[in-house]
Amino acid sequence: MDGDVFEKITRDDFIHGQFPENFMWGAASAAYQIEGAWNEDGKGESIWDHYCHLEPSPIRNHDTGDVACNSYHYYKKDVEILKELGVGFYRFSLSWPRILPNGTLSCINEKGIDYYNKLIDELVSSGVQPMITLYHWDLPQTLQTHYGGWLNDGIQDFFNDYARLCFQRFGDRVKYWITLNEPWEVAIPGYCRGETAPGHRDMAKGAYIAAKNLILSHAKAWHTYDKEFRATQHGYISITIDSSWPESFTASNEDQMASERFLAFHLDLFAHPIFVNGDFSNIVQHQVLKHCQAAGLESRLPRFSEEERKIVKGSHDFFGLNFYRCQLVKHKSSLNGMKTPQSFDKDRETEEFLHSSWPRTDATWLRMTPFGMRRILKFIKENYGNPRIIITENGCTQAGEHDAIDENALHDYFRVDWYRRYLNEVLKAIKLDGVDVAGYMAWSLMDNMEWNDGYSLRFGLYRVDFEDPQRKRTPKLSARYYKKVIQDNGFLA
Ligand code: GBH
Repeated sequence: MDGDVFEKITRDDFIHGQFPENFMWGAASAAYQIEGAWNEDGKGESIWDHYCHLEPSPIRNHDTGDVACNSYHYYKKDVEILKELGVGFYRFSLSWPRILPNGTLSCINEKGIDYYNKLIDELVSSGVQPMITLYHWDLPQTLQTHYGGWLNDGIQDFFNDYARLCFQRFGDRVKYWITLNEPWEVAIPGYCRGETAPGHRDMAKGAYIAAKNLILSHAKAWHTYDKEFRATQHGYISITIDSSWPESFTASNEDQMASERFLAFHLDLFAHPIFVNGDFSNIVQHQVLKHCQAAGLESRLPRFSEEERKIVKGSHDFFGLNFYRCQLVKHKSSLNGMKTPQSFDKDRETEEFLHSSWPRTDATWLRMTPFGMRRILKFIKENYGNPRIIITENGCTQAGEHDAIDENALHDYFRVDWYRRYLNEVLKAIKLDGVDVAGYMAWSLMDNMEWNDGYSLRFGLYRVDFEDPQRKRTPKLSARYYKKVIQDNGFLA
Protein backbone atom coordinates (compact mmCIF):
# COMPACT_ATOMS: atom_id res chain seq x y z
CA MET A 1 0.00 0.00 0.00
CA ASP A 2 2.80 2.44 0.83
CA GLY A 3 3.92 2.88 -2.76
CA ASP A 4 0.48 4.21 -3.55
CA VAL A 5 0.37 6.98 -1.01
CA PHE A 6 1.34 9.77 -3.38
CA GLU A 7 -0.89 8.41 -6.10
CA LYS A 8 -3.75 8.54 -3.60
CA ILE A 9 -3.18 12.23 -2.96
CA THR A 10 -3.38 13.13 -6.65
CA ARG A 11 -5.98 10.52 -7.51
CA ASP A 12 -8.93 12.79 -6.79
CA ASP A 13 -7.62 15.91 -8.53
CA PHE A 14 -10.45 17.77 -10.18
CA ILE A 15 -10.59 18.38 -13.92
CA HIS A 16 -12.65 20.90 -15.84
CA GLY A 17 -14.44 20.01 -19.03
CA GLN A 18 -17.74 19.05 -20.57
CA PHE A 19 -19.58 15.81 -21.17
CA PRO A 20 -20.24 14.66 -24.74
CA GLU A 21 -23.02 16.36 -26.66
CA ASN A 22 -26.42 14.72 -26.01
CA PHE A 23 -25.19 13.20 -22.76
CA MET A 24 -28.24 11.67 -21.06
CA TRP A 25 -28.82 13.40 -17.72
CA GLY A 26 -31.44 11.85 -15.50
CA ALA A 27 -32.76 10.93 -12.08
CA ALA A 28 -34.00 7.53 -10.93
CA SER A 29 -36.56 5.87 -8.66
CA ALA A 30 -38.30 2.50 -8.24
CA ALA A 31 -41.96 1.55 -7.92
CA TYR A 32 -41.99 -0.02 -4.47
CA GLN A 33 -39.86 2.76 -3.05
CA ILE A 34 -42.13 5.63 -4.15
CA GLU A 35 -45.61 4.61 -5.35
CA GLY A 36 -47.54 3.57 -2.25
CA ALA A 37 -51.15 2.57 -3.08
CA TRP A 38 -50.01 -0.96 -2.40
CA ASN A 39 -53.50 -2.48 -2.59
CA GLU A 40 -55.43 0.10 -4.61
CA ASP A 41 -57.19 -0.23 -7.97
CA GLY A 42 -56.67 -3.96 -8.31
CA LYS A 43 -52.93 -4.12 -7.63
CA GLY A 44 -51.71 -7.54 -6.49
CA GLU A 45 -49.41 -8.11 -3.53
CA SER A 46 -45.65 -8.08 -4.19
CA ILE A 47 -42.97 -9.93 -2.26
CA TRP A 48 -41.98 -6.57 -0.74
CA ASP A 49 -45.55 -5.85 0.43
CA HIS A 50 -45.58 -9.30 1.94
CA TYR A 51 -42.12 -9.02 3.49
CA CYS A 52 -42.76 -5.61 5.07
CA HIS A 53 -46.02 -6.84 6.54
CA LEU A 54 -44.41 -9.83 8.28
CA GLU A 55 -44.62 -9.96 12.07
CA PRO A 56 -42.22 -9.27 13.58
CA SER A 57 -41.25 -6.76 10.93
CA PRO A 58 -37.83 -7.30 9.34
CA ILE A 59 -37.73 -3.57 8.41
CA ARG A 60 -36.14 -0.77 10.44
CA ASN A 61 -38.80 1.05 12.52
CA HIS A 62 -41.40 -1.36 11.08
CA ASP A 63 -41.64 0.89 8.03
CA THR A 64 -43.50 -0.23 4.90
CA GLY A 65 -43.97 1.03 1.35
CA ASP A 66 -47.77 1.15 1.84
CA VAL A 67 -47.84 4.90 1.18
CA ALA A 68 -44.18 5.86 0.55
CA CYS A 69 -44.04 9.10 -1.51
CA ASN A 70 -47.56 8.36 -2.71
CA SER A 71 -46.45 8.77 -6.30
CA TYR A 72 -49.43 6.70 -7.42
CA HIS A 73 -51.52 9.75 -6.58
CA TYR A 74 -48.87 12.48 -6.79
CA TYR A 75 -47.02 11.50 -9.96
CA LYS A 76 -47.62 15.00 -11.32
CA LYS A 77 -45.52 16.38 -8.49
CA ASP A 78 -42.73 14.04 -9.57
CA VAL A 79 -42.88 15.30 -13.12
CA GLU A 80 -42.89 18.89 -11.81
CA ILE A 81 -39.64 18.39 -9.90
CA LEU A 82 -38.06 16.55 -12.83
CA LYS A 83 -38.79 19.61 -14.98
CA GLU A 84 -37.43 21.89 -12.29
CA LEU A 85 -34.23 19.78 -12.16
CA GLY A 86 -33.80 20.08 -15.89
CA VAL A 87 -33.13 16.39 -16.53
CA GLY A 88 -33.76 14.86 -19.93
CA PHE A 89 -34.55 11.39 -18.52
CA TYR A 90 -36.52 9.83 -15.71
CA ARG A 91 -35.66 6.24 -14.85
CA PHE A 92 -38.52 4.61 -12.94
CA SER A 93 -39.79 1.06 -12.61
CA LEU A 94 -43.10 -0.65 -13.24
CA SER A 95 -44.73 -2.67 -10.51
CA TRP A 96 -45.30 -6.09 -12.08
CA PRO A 97 -48.24 -6.94 -9.72
CA ARG A 98 -49.87 -3.55 -10.43
CA ILE A 99 -50.09 -4.61 -14.07
CA LEU A 100 -50.50 -8.38 -13.59
CA PRO A 101 -51.90 -8.91 -10.06
CA ASN A 102 -50.95 -12.59 -9.92
CA GLY A 103 -47.97 -12.26 -12.22
CA THR A 104 -49.49 -13.93 -15.29
CA LEU A 105 -51.52 -12.85 -18.29
CA SER A 106 -54.58 -14.59 -16.84
CA CYS A 107 -55.56 -11.23 -15.35
CA ILE A 108 -54.52 -7.84 -16.75
CA ASN A 109 -55.20 -4.87 -14.48
CA GLU A 110 -56.13 -2.05 -16.87
CA LYS A 111 -56.17 0.49 -14.04
CA GLY A 112 -52.52 -0.22 -13.35
CA ILE A 113 -51.74 0.20 -17.02
CA ASP A 114 -53.67 3.51 -17.03
CA TYR A 115 -51.48 4.79 -14.22
CA TYR A 116 -48.29 4.20 -16.17
CA ASN A 117 -49.85 5.61 -19.34
CA LYS A 118 -50.69 8.82 -17.49
CA LEU A 119 -47.19 9.04 -16.03
CA ILE A 120 -45.52 8.39 -19.39
CA ASP A 121 -47.74 10.94 -21.16
CA GLU A 122 -47.06 13.55 -18.51
CA LEU A 123 -43.32 12.96 -18.87
CA VAL A 124 -43.29 13.07 -22.64
CA SER A 125 -45.37 16.24 -22.78
CA SER A 126 -42.93 17.79 -20.30
CA GLY A 127 -39.90 16.95 -22.43
CA VAL A 128 -38.60 14.23 -20.08
CA GLN A 129 -37.88 10.86 -21.68
CA PRO A 130 -38.98 7.77 -19.78
CA MET A 131 -36.43 5.02 -19.10
CA ILE A 132 -38.32 2.04 -17.73
CA THR A 133 -37.05 -0.71 -15.47
CA LEU A 134 -39.34 -3.73 -15.79
CA TYR A 135 -38.23 -5.37 -12.56
CA HIS A 136 -36.92 -3.49 -9.54
CA TRP A 137 -37.45 -6.29 -7.01
CA ASP A 138 -41.24 -6.28 -6.44
CA LEU A 139 -42.15 -9.75 -7.70
CA PRO A 140 -45.85 -10.69 -7.62
CA GLN A 141 -46.26 -12.65 -4.37
CA THR A 142 -48.30 -15.33 -6.16
CA LEU A 143 -45.28 -16.26 -8.27
CA GLN A 144 -43.24 -16.61 -5.08
CA THR A 145 -45.86 -18.62 -3.19
CA HIS A 146 -46.82 -21.00 -5.98
CA TYR A 147 -43.58 -21.34 -7.93
CA GLY A 148 -40.72 -20.29 -5.66
CA GLY A 149 -40.12 -17.09 -7.62
CA TRP A 150 -36.71 -16.78 -9.26
CA LEU A 151 -35.76 -20.33 -8.26
CA ASN A 152 -38.23 -21.83 -10.73
CA ASP A 153 -37.26 -21.83 -14.40
CA GLY A 154 -40.93 -21.23 -15.26
CA ILE A 155 -40.27 -17.59 -14.26
CA GLN A 156 -38.45 -17.06 -17.55
CA ASP A 157 -41.67 -17.31 -19.52
CA PHE A 158 -43.76 -15.41 -16.98
CA PHE A 159 -41.26 -12.54 -17.16
CA ASN A 160 -41.20 -12.69 -20.93
CA ASP A 161 -45.01 -12.45 -21.10
CA TYR A 162 -44.98 -9.48 -18.75
CA ALA A 163 -42.21 -7.78 -20.72
CA ARG A 164 -44.02 -8.28 -24.04
CA LEU A 165 -47.21 -6.77 -22.60
CA CYS A 166 -45.23 -3.71 -21.46
CA PHE A 167 -43.59 -3.27 -24.87
CA GLN A 168 -47.05 -3.54 -26.48
CA ARG A 169 -48.70 -1.02 -24.20
CA PHE A 170 -45.91 1.49 -23.57
CA GLY A 171 -43.29 0.95 -26.25
CA ASP A 172 -44.66 3.59 -28.62
CA ARG A 173 -43.41 6.26 -26.19
CA VAL A 174 -40.58 4.49 -24.35
CA LYS A 175 -37.18 4.19 -26.03
CA TYR A 176 -35.08 2.94 -23.12
CA TRP A 177 -35.82 -0.31 -21.31
CA ILE A 178 -34.02 -2.08 -18.50
CA THR A 179 -35.13 -5.64 -17.91
CA LEU A 180 -33.77 -6.21 -14.39
CA ASN A 181 -32.34 -3.94 -11.74
CA GLU A 182 -29.28 -5.38 -9.97
CA PRO A 183 -29.86 -9.13 -10.37
CA TRP A 184 -27.05 -9.74 -7.86
CA GLU A 185 -29.17 -8.14 -5.12
CA VAL A 186 -32.08 -10.39 -6.06
CA ALA A 187 -30.05 -13.60 -6.18
CA ILE A 188 -27.76 -13.21 -3.17
CA PRO A 189 -29.61 -11.26 -0.43
CA GLY A 190 -33.02 -12.50 -1.69
CA TYR A 191 -32.50 -16.21 -2.43
CA CYS A 192 -29.17 -17.13 -0.84
CA ARG A 193 -28.63 -15.20 2.37
CA GLY A 194 -32.34 -14.60 2.94
CA GLU A 195 -31.74 -11.05 4.10
CA THR A 196 -34.28 -9.26 1.89
CA ALA A 197 -37.55 -10.21 0.22
CA PRO A 198 -38.54 -12.95 -0.26
CA GLY A 199 -36.18 -13.92 2.56
CA HIS A 200 -35.34 -17.33 1.13
CA ARG A 201 -32.17 -18.84 2.59
CA ASP A 202 -30.14 -21.39 0.63
CA MET A 203 -26.47 -20.58 0.98
CA ALA A 204 -25.24 -23.43 -1.19
CA LYS A 205 -27.39 -23.18 -4.30
CA GLY A 206 -29.89 -20.31 -4.08
CA ALA A 207 -27.63 -17.67 -5.62
CA TYR A 208 -26.67 -19.72 -8.66
CA ILE A 209 -30.12 -21.04 -9.47
CA ALA A 210 -31.67 -17.58 -9.16
CA ALA A 211 -28.78 -16.07 -11.15
CA LYS A 212 -29.29 -18.46 -14.04
CA ASN A 213 -33.04 -17.78 -14.14
CA LEU A 214 -32.48 -14.04 -13.93
CA ILE A 215 -29.98 -14.15 -16.78
CA LEU A 216 -32.26 -16.24 -19.00
CA SER A 217 -35.31 -14.11 -18.15
CA HIS A 218 -33.41 -11.02 -19.17
CA ALA A 219 -32.15 -12.65 -22.36
CA LYS A 220 -35.59 -13.90 -23.44
CA ALA A 221 -37.14 -10.46 -22.92
CA TRP A 222 -34.27 -8.90 -24.88
CA HIS A 223 -34.94 -11.22 -27.80
CA THR A 224 -38.68 -10.56 -27.64
CA TYR A 225 -37.97 -6.84 -27.99
CA ASP A 226 -35.37 -7.45 -30.65
CA LYS A 227 -37.59 -9.68 -32.80
CA GLU A 228 -41.05 -8.25 -32.27
CA PHE A 229 -40.67 -4.57 -31.42
CA ARG A 230 -37.32 -3.09 -32.38
CA ALA A 231 -38.19 -2.55 -36.04
CA THR A 232 -41.25 -0.45 -35.21
CA GLN A 233 -40.33 1.07 -31.85
CA HIS A 234 -36.61 1.80 -32.41
CA GLY A 235 -35.66 1.59 -28.74
CA TYR A 236 -32.82 0.18 -26.68
CA ILE A 237 -33.01 -2.55 -24.07
CA SER A 238 -30.50 -3.94 -21.62
CA ILE A 239 -29.87 -4.91 -18.00
CA THR A 240 -28.56 -2.92 -15.02
CA ILE A 241 -25.75 -4.62 -13.11
CA ASP A 242 -24.39 -3.38 -9.78
CA SER A 243 -21.06 -4.00 -8.17
CA SER A 244 -18.66 -2.58 -5.66
CA TRP A 245 -15.19 -1.90 -6.99
CA PRO A 246 -12.59 -4.03 -5.18
CA GLU A 247 -9.38 -2.37 -3.98
CA SER A 248 -6.78 -4.99 -3.02
CA PHE A 249 -6.04 -4.82 0.67
CA THR A 250 -2.32 -5.18 -0.02
CA ALA A 251 -0.34 -5.30 -3.26
CA SER A 252 0.33 -9.02 -2.67
CA ASN A 253 -0.42 -11.43 -5.45
CA GLU A 254 -2.85 -13.21 -3.13
CA ASP A 255 -4.94 -10.11 -2.48
CA GLN A 256 -4.90 -9.09 -6.13
CA MET A 257 -6.21 -12.51 -7.11
CA ALA A 258 -8.83 -12.11 -4.39
CA SER A 259 -9.94 -8.83 -6.00
CA GLU A 260 -10.25 -10.63 -9.31
CA ARG A 261 -12.39 -13.29 -7.67
CA PHE A 262 -14.51 -10.63 -6.00
CA LEU A 263 -15.33 -9.14 -9.41
CA ALA A 264 -15.91 -12.59 -10.90
CA PHE A 265 -18.60 -13.21 -8.29
CA HIS A 266 -20.17 -9.76 -8.46
CA LEU A 267 -20.09 -7.59 -11.62
CA ASP A 268 -18.94 -10.46 -13.80
CA LEU A 269 -21.40 -13.03 -12.43
CA PHE A 270 -23.99 -11.41 -14.70
CA ALA A 271 -21.83 -9.45 -17.14
CA HIS A 272 -19.78 -12.46 -18.21
CA PRO A 273 -22.69 -14.54 -19.52
CA ILE A 274 -24.39 -11.56 -21.16
CA PHE A 275 -21.40 -9.62 -22.50
CA VAL A 276 -18.77 -12.34 -23.00
CA ASN A 277 -19.80 -15.89 -23.85
CA GLY A 278 -23.22 -16.91 -22.56
CA ASP A 279 -21.84 -18.77 -19.56
CA PHE A 280 -20.41 -18.29 -16.07
CA SER A 281 -16.70 -17.42 -16.13
CA ASN A 282 -13.95 -19.97 -15.61
CA ILE A 283 -13.14 -18.42 -12.25
CA VAL A 284 -16.69 -18.99 -10.99
CA GLN A 285 -16.81 -22.52 -12.39
CA HIS A 286 -13.43 -23.36 -10.90
CA GLN A 287 -14.14 -21.91 -7.45
CA VAL A 288 -17.49 -23.67 -7.03
CA LEU A 289 -16.17 -26.98 -8.31
CA LYS A 290 -13.15 -26.80 -6.03
CA HIS A 291 -15.31 -26.37 -2.92
CA CYS A 292 -17.66 -29.14 -3.95
CA GLN A 293 -14.88 -31.57 -4.76
CA ALA A 294 -13.22 -30.92 -1.41
CA ALA A 295 -16.41 -32.22 0.17
CA GLY A 296 -16.82 -35.08 -2.30
CA LEU A 297 -19.78 -33.42 -4.06
CA GLU A 298 -20.66 -32.61 -7.66
CA SER A 299 -20.57 -28.96 -8.65
CA ARG A 300 -23.51 -26.90 -7.38
CA LEU A 301 -23.25 -24.53 -10.32
CA PRO A 302 -26.07 -24.93 -12.85
CA ARG A 303 -24.81 -25.01 -16.44
CA PHE A 304 -26.17 -23.27 -19.53
CA SER A 305 -27.03 -25.51 -22.48
CA GLU A 306 -25.66 -24.63 -25.88
CA GLU A 307 -29.06 -23.25 -26.86
CA GLU A 308 -29.18 -21.13 -23.69
CA ARG A 309 -25.67 -19.81 -24.23
CA LYS A 310 -26.67 -18.65 -27.68
CA ILE A 311 -29.59 -16.58 -26.46
CA VAL A 312 -27.71 -15.13 -23.49
CA LYS A 313 -24.55 -14.05 -25.26
CA GLY A 314 -24.91 -10.58 -26.75
CA SER A 315 -28.36 -9.86 -25.31
CA HIS A 316 -27.63 -6.17 -24.66
CA ASP A 317 -27.89 -2.75 -26.31
CA PHE A 318 -25.80 -0.95 -23.66
CA PHE A 319 -24.24 -1.64 -20.25
CA GLY A 320 -26.46 -0.40 -17.40
CA LEU A 321 -24.29 0.20 -14.33
CA ASN A 322 -25.26 1.03 -10.76
CA PHE A 323 -22.17 2.10 -8.88
CA TYR A 324 -21.92 3.29 -5.29
CA ARG A 325 -18.75 2.27 -3.52
CA CYS A 326 -15.37 0.57 -3.24
CA GLN A 327 -14.58 -2.26 -0.86
CA LEU A 328 -11.18 -3.44 0.35
CA VAL A 329 -10.67 -7.07 -0.57
CA LYS A 330 -8.39 -9.57 1.07
CA HIS A 331 -7.67 -13.23 0.38
CA LYS A 332 -9.37 -15.66 2.73
CA SER A 333 -9.08 -19.37 2.24
CA SER A 334 -12.22 -21.27 3.04
CA LEU A 335 -11.33 -24.75 1.87
CA ASN A 336 -12.16 -26.91 4.80
CA GLY A 337 -13.66 -30.00 3.21
CA MET A 338 -16.70 -31.51 4.87
CA LYS A 339 -16.40 -29.25 7.88
CA THR A 340 -17.31 -26.16 5.88
CA PRO A 341 -20.94 -25.94 4.84
CA GLN A 342 -21.15 -25.24 1.12
CA SER A 343 -21.86 -21.57 0.52
CA PHE A 344 -21.79 -18.84 -2.12
CA ASP A 345 -19.95 -16.58 0.29
CA LYS A 346 -17.22 -19.18 0.82
CA ASP A 347 -16.86 -19.96 -2.88
CA ARG A 348 -15.28 -16.54 -3.40
CA GLU A 349 -12.53 -16.98 -0.80
CA THR A 350 -12.47 -13.27 -0.10
CA GLU A 351 -13.02 -11.02 2.85
CA GLU A 352 -14.29 -7.48 2.35
CA PHE A 353 -14.21 -4.38 4.49
CA LEU A 354 -14.12 -0.59 4.34
CA HIS A 355 -11.12 1.69 4.81
CA SER A 356 -11.32 3.80 7.95
CA SER A 357 -10.32 6.90 5.97
CA TRP A 358 -13.26 6.70 3.56
CA PRO A 359 -15.87 9.37 4.48
CA ARG A 360 -18.99 7.99 6.12
CA THR A 361 -22.64 8.32 5.15
CA ASP A 362 -25.75 7.34 7.11
CA ALA A 363 -25.56 3.82 5.63
CA THR A 364 -23.01 1.51 7.25
CA TRP A 365 -22.23 -0.08 3.86
CA LEU A 366 -21.66 3.17 2.01
CA ARG A 367 -18.53 5.39 2.03
CA MET A 368 -17.52 8.13 -0.38
CA THR A 369 -15.06 6.46 -2.76
CA PRO A 370 -15.35 8.27 -6.09
CA PHE A 371 -12.09 6.90 -7.57
CA GLY A 372 -13.80 3.49 -7.91
CA MET A 373 -16.15 4.99 -10.50
CA ARG A 374 -13.37 5.68 -12.99
CA ARG A 375 -11.80 2.28 -12.36
CA ILE A 376 -14.96 0.24 -12.81
CA LEU A 377 -15.81 2.15 -16.00
CA LYS A 378 -12.38 1.40 -17.42
CA PHE A 379 -12.73 -2.24 -16.40
CA ILE A 380 -16.06 -2.48 -18.24
CA LYS A 381 -14.55 -0.90 -21.34
CA GLU A 382 -11.64 -3.33 -21.36
CA ASN A 383 -13.47 -6.52 -20.44
CA TYR A 384 -16.84 -6.29 -22.16
CA GLY A 385 -15.95 -5.04 -25.61
CA ASN A 386 -16.11 -1.28 -25.04
CA PRO A 387 -19.90 -1.11 -24.68
CA ARG A 388 -21.92 2.07 -24.51
CA ILE A 389 -22.44 2.53 -20.77
CA ILE A 390 -25.36 4.21 -19.02
CA ILE A 391 -24.84 4.80 -15.32
CA THR A 392 -28.35 4.03 -14.13
CA GLU A 393 -27.74 4.79 -10.43
CA ASN A 394 -25.27 6.64 -8.25
CA GLY A 395 -25.91 8.72 -5.16
CA CYS A 396 -25.75 8.74 -1.37
CA THR A 397 -27.25 9.30 2.02
CA GLN A 398 -25.64 11.97 4.14
CA ALA A 399 -24.51 11.36 7.70
CA GLY A 400 -26.95 12.93 10.15
CA GLU A 401 -29.38 13.95 7.45
CA HIS A 402 -32.32 11.92 8.64
CA ASP A 403 -32.64 13.74 11.94
CA ALA A 404 -31.61 17.15 10.67
CA ILE A 405 -34.25 19.87 10.93
CA ASP A 406 -34.94 23.25 9.35
CA GLU A 407 -32.59 24.33 6.63
CA ASN A 408 -29.95 21.90 7.92
CA ALA A 409 -31.97 19.15 6.34
CA LEU A 410 -31.78 20.84 2.97
CA HIS A 411 -28.16 21.98 3.10
CA ASP A 412 -26.67 18.69 2.00
CA TYR A 413 -23.11 19.81 1.30
CA PHE A 414 -21.84 16.25 1.54
CA ARG A 415 -24.17 15.14 -1.25
CA VAL A 416 -23.14 18.13 -3.38
CA ASP A 417 -19.54 17.05 -2.90
CA TRP A 418 -20.48 13.46 -3.70
CA TYR A 419 -22.04 14.33 -7.07
CA ARG A 420 -19.20 16.71 -7.89
CA ARG A 421 -16.54 14.07 -7.23
CA TYR A 422 -18.26 11.02 -8.73
CA LEU A 423 -19.29 12.95 -11.84
CA ASN A 424 -15.77 14.24 -12.19
CA GLU A 425 -14.51 10.65 -12.22
CA VAL A 426 -17.06 9.87 -14.93
CA LEU A 427 -15.70 12.80 -16.92
CA LYS A 428 -12.13 11.53 -16.45
CA ALA A 429 -13.18 8.08 -17.66
CA ILE A 430 -14.63 9.65 -20.80
CA LYS A 431 -11.86 12.18 -21.50
CA LEU A 432 -8.76 10.40 -20.26
CA ASP A 433 -9.61 6.71 -20.65
CA GLY A 434 -11.88 6.88 -23.70
CA VAL A 435 -14.78 5.08 -22.02
CA ASP A 436 -18.09 5.39 -23.88
CA VAL A 437 -20.38 6.70 -21.13
CA ALA A 438 -23.65 7.91 -22.61
CA GLY A 439 -25.64 8.89 -19.53
CA TYR A 440 -25.94 9.28 -15.79
CA MET A 441 -29.04 8.87 -13.58
CA ALA A 442 -28.83 10.24 -10.05
CA TRP A 443 -30.19 8.03 -7.27
CA SER A 444 -32.56 9.25 -6.25
CA LEU A 445 -34.99 11.86 -7.45
CA MET A 446 -36.42 12.07 -3.93
CA ASP A 447 -36.16 10.46 -0.50
CA ASN A 448 -38.00 7.14 -0.47
CA MET A 449 -38.51 3.73 1.10
CA GLU A 450 -34.94 2.42 1.38
CA TRP A 451 -35.83 -1.30 1.58
CA ASN A 452 -34.71 -2.90 4.86
CA ASP A 453 -33.68 0.53 6.17
CA GLY A 454 -37.15 2.00 5.68
CA TYR A 455 -37.30 5.79 5.71
CA SER A 456 -34.24 6.13 7.94
CA LEU A 457 -31.92 6.62 4.96
CA ARG A 458 -32.53 9.51 2.60
CA PHE A 459 -31.01 9.28 -0.88
CA GLY A 460 -33.00 12.08 -2.54
CA LEU A 461 -32.08 15.24 -4.40
CA TYR A 462 -35.45 16.33 -3.05
CA ARG A 463 -36.44 15.97 0.58
CA VAL A 464 -39.80 14.31 1.14
CA ASP A 465 -41.78 15.16 4.24
CA PHE A 466 -43.18 11.77 5.26
CA GLU A 467 -45.21 13.37 8.08
CA ASP A 468 -47.11 15.46 5.56
CA PRO A 469 -50.15 13.78 3.96
CA GLN A 470 -49.28 15.68 0.76
CA ARG A 471 -45.73 14.29 0.89
CA LYS A 472 -44.27 17.68 0.02
CA ARG A 473 -41.07 17.49 -2.06
CA THR A 474 -38.48 20.22 -1.43
CA PRO A 475 -35.22 20.66 -3.33
CA LYS A 476 -32.02 20.16 -1.39
CA LEU A 477 -28.88 22.11 -2.29
CA SER A 478 -27.73 19.06 -4.25
CA ALA A 479 -30.75 19.44 -6.57
CA ARG A 480 -29.65 22.97 -7.40
CA TYR A 481 -26.06 21.82 -7.85
CA TYR A 482 -27.04 18.92 -10.14
CA LYS A 483 -29.21 21.27 -12.19
CA LYS A 484 -26.21 23.54 -12.71
CA VAL A 485 -23.96 20.67 -13.81
CA ILE A 486 -26.66 19.64 -16.30
CA GLN A 487 -27.01 23.19 -17.61
CA ASP A 488 -23.26 23.49 -18.08
CA ASN A 489 -23.07 19.90 -19.36
CA GLY A 490 -20.13 19.45 -17.03
CA PHE A 491 -17.66 21.56 -15.14
CA LEU A 492 -16.77 24.90 -16.70
CA ALA A 493 -13.45 26.50 -15.78
C1 GBH B 1 -29.46 0.29 -5.10
O1 GBH B 1 -28.84 -0.86 -4.62
C2 GBH B 1 -30.92 -0.01 -5.41
O2 GBH B 1 -31.10 -0.28 -6.79
C3 GBH B 1 -31.84 1.07 -4.98
O3 GBH B 1 -33.16 0.62 -5.03
C4 GBH B 1 -31.45 1.55 -3.61
O4 GBH B 1 -32.36 2.47 -3.08
C5 GBH B 1 -30.08 2.17 -3.71
O5 GBH B 1 -29.17 1.24 -4.18
C6 GBH B 1 -29.52 2.70 -2.40
O6 GBH B 1 -29.23 1.65 -1.54
O7 GBH B 1 -27.44 -2.96 4.70
O8 GBH B 1 -25.25 -3.94 4.74
O9 GBH B 1 -27.16 -5.32 4.24
C7 GBH B 1 -27.47 -0.73 -4.30
C8 GBH B 1 -26.96 -1.99 -3.66
C9 GBH B 1 -27.77 -3.48 -2.00
C10 GBH B 1 -26.53 -1.57 -1.39
C11 GBH B 1 -28.16 -3.70 -0.56
C12 GBH B 1 -26.96 -1.78 0.04
C13 GBH B 1 -27.55 -3.35 1.73
C14 GBH B 1 -26.29 -3.66 2.48
N1 GBH B 1 -27.47 -2.11 -2.30
N2 GBH B 1 -27.17 -3.16 0.32
S1 GBH B 1 -26.57 -3.98 4.16
